[in-house]
Amino acid sequence: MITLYGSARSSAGRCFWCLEEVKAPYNAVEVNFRTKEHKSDLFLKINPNGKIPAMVDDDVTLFESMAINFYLAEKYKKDLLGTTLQEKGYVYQWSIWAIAEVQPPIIGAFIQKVFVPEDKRDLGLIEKSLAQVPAFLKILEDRLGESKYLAGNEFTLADLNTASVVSILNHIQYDLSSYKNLSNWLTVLSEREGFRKYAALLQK
Ligand SMILES: N[C@@H](CCC(=O)N[C@@H](CS)C(=O)NCC(=O)O)C(=O)O
Repeated sequence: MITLYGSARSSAGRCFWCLEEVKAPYNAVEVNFRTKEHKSDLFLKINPNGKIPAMVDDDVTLFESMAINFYLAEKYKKDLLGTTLQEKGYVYQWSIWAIAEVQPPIIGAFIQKVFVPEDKRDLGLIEKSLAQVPAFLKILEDRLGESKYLAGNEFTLADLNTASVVSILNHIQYDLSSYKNLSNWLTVLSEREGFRKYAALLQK
């Protein structure tokens, strides 16, 4: 049985969404940041980075949210990895692009706006980070004008992983309404059964 460490309201969220999509049985284990459980010797044996998410599945222990999602798809629902060589390439492309290129500036602004008290915020950092976002959104908007989903006609991990990054913008009231294809895609994804089950975890 899969054990996923972390809260749905964190980088682990995309793994909970994936677990619900692939319908895998799992245990969810909260890691207490207040008591620094994520830096405890016990947890560092699971993830030496001292971060969530981490996953244990019998003798397999993994860190990095997107690596966990690739593992889950490979084990439980291979179609999520794409069915043709081209689709598989796109699944890697969009997932790696989202985590390596798009997430850093978005998280930079998110941390400042959500966790740093207003009088201590680095406004220059927020401005510099958010200035990078429109170019990424245009790339997605254009791609979603060509096909319903990022890798083609079917929902894949490319959509789940990329949407999980772009959706962080909703937490900082970033206006996405002028990106029609992107907004429509996010709506379609939010209507999926797997997404709804994951969203219900956020209410707990
Ligand atoms: N690239 C990692 C990022 C993980 C990450 O930064 N997790 C945060 C919570 S969202 C964390 O555990 N932070 C604790 C720390 O940095 O000490 C992933 O996607 O799994």
